[in-house]
Amino acid sequence: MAGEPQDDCLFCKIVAGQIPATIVRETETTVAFRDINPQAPTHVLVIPKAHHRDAAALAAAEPAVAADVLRETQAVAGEEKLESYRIVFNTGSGAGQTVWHAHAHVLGGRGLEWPPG
Ligand code: IU
Repeated sequence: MAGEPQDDCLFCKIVAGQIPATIVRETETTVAFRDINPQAPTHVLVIPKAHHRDAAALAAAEPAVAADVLRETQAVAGEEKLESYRIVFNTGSGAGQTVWHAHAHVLGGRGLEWPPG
């Protein structure tokens, strides 16, 4: 069921504390942790605790939690003292999504090209 933890989801396991992650922030509805394969000096993922397969599904099912995720990206950027940064929601395999639990990438600490690859 949408929102329920999934046994085969690595990010649900991070939320449950079953696999390790370097957590930088946590709220009632979200967790932020450092990406295991950082693509920039700051690369933090902000996820909803509830399981939704991507950002679109999250926004449709729980718009208030989607707003919480967005608010947390700003909190991360502030804590990391990022003047410029990028928020990315890869949505769908063609866009590079590999983990099917909604997540925002917060990337910063270096120059970022546009358009992205
Ligand atoms: P993507 O947008 O679905 O491609 O992003 C998934 C990210 O999750 C990717 O950057 C991975 O490095 C990251 N990640 C992680 O930080 N910890 C994990 O245990 C796993 C993936 I699996």
